[in-house]
Amino acid sequence: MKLDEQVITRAIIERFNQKLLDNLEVDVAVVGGGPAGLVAAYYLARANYKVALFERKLSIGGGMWGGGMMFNEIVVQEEGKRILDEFNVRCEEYERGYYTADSVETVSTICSCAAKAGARIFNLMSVEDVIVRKKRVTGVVINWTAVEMANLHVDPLCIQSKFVIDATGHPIEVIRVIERKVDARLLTKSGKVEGEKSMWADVAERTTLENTREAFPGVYVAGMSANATFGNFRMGPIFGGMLLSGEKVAKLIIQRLKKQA
Ligand code: 48H
Repeated sequence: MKLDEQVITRAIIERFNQKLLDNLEVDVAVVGGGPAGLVAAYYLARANYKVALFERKLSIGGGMWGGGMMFNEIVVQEEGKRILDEFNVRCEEYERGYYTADSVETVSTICSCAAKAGARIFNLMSVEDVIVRKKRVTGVVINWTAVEMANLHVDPLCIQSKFVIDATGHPIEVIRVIERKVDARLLTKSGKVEGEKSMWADVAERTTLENTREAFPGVYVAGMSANATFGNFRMGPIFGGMLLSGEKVAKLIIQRLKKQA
């Protein structure tokens, strides 16, 4: 068979357009494809909800690829190992209660499971704003990362969603936009972002889970964003909290979606 460049080009444009058109209205828009966002997308898609994940970079995985200080191994505790087992990621006990896994295997496996479960992953797209109606977020505003990087004056497009997950990690980008632009309090003590504190792995892993919740009507925070929004410690390269946070946020949103149905 002779290959035709025009067919290849048309195939990509048509298929991508269809994928984007199919995701203009979703149940959940996940912002950020680090460990928390990917795990959340997996559990939501597995429960048959329509999920689109937007990742700014070319590759998903966020801070997990780099393990700790570019040593591409991650550590998880007993509770986190349960999630790695669910994904069939191989991990090895190091000392009692501490397990290690290869970060490349972990990211690629979780991503593959999320995509196969039906979550649509849009890489190279950044969420730059939110849509707000009656003091509730009802969607996200997206643009190409290349536009953002080149600082081009190009207007964005919009995705409508019943819920948004801010899984953008340390910078909590969705919540920061809301804090800056929406004339309403966040669901934190001060009504504003409380801010991330310094390193305390033991406390931080616990509080990551506690802080995984709704931070503004329609917007949940997961992973590092949860601690930064509600004001708690960082944990370094132990990733159990990120995985468990992704699972928890999916459960919380599934409960809400079931009530709305
Ligand atoms: C689209 C965006 C946008 C945007 C950012 O940083 P992440 O890996 O986030 P988590 O919470 O899943 O995991 C945190 C973990 O990696 C970590 O940093 C830890 C455990 N640190 C501990 C410590 O002590 O330092 O991933 C977030 C992703 C990234 O891929 C970003 O590119 C992406 O979100 N992102 N995507 N639109 N506006 N902002």
